[in-house]
Amino acid sequence: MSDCGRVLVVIPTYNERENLEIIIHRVRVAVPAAEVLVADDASPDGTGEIADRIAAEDGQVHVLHRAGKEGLGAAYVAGFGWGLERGFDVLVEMDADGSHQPEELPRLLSALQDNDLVIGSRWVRGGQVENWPKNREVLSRGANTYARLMLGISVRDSTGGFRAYRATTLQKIGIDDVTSQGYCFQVDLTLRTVRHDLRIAEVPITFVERTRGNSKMSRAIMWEAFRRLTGWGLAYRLDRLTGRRHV
Ligand SMILES: Nc1nc2c(ncn2[C@@H]2O[C@H](COP(=O)(O)OP(=O)(O)OP(=O)(O)O)[C@@H](O)[C@H]2O)c(=O)[nH]1
Ligand SMILES: [Mg+2]
Repeated sequence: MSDCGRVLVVIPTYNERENLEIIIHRVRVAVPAAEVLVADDASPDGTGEIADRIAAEDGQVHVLHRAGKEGLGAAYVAGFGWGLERGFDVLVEMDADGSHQPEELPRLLSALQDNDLVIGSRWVRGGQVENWPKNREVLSRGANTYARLMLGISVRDSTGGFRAYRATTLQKIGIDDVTSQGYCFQVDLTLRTVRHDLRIAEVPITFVERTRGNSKMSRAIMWEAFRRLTGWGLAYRLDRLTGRRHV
């Protein structure tokens, strides 16, 4: 691994009992120096207890137990806060379901040496998705095109959730007031990073559809993303029209 300081991989979980142990093991093998924080929303299937057991055996694994299901965004905000308080230099976002491959993490971390945010991207040259139904691909591509056009950004995969932030990036953009969830959380933080003129790189990844456990993707999550994104896009245009923004 290239040296970018102390790395914390934050893994949000809700009912991931079949996936958690495998994914943590893969992270520990792929990037042995990194620490792991499981941010569990009191999963009814006992994921939190599995996380506790792993943490008791491995000092580099930690667990943040949250009171109930509040969504992916809130879990990341809490997990990042935990890591920033403890002086980690790099905060990584990764799903528990195996869609994000820990073996690709070293490439993301090396790209972070010259960047402030690195996004593991499905939609740049070399990026791909495995076993995704056509409708999911169309949805993801469509959402990303909409985000690019609406927000005036060039990032190809702003909804992607496999990424590495420098701690300084999160401190600069400020995350305490983030209320967006789901895919919208990813777009929100991307947009904040762009608007702060920080450096973003997209590194191609192979995204693998989950094979175990259930998706938490819902119509509500899609609708939230569409609604908020449209609001940000309109506000951005209005600011430019009224001269409050020049870029
Ligand atoms: N703590 C917490 N984690 C969540 C919540 N919702 C989803 N997650 C986790 O966030 C990650 C992504 O959720 P997924 O259900 O895989 O969503 P997705 O990747 O859009 O959907 P699929 O492609 O069908 O897997 C997984 O690790 C989930 O367990 C939540 O409300 N709280
Ligand atoms: Mg998933």
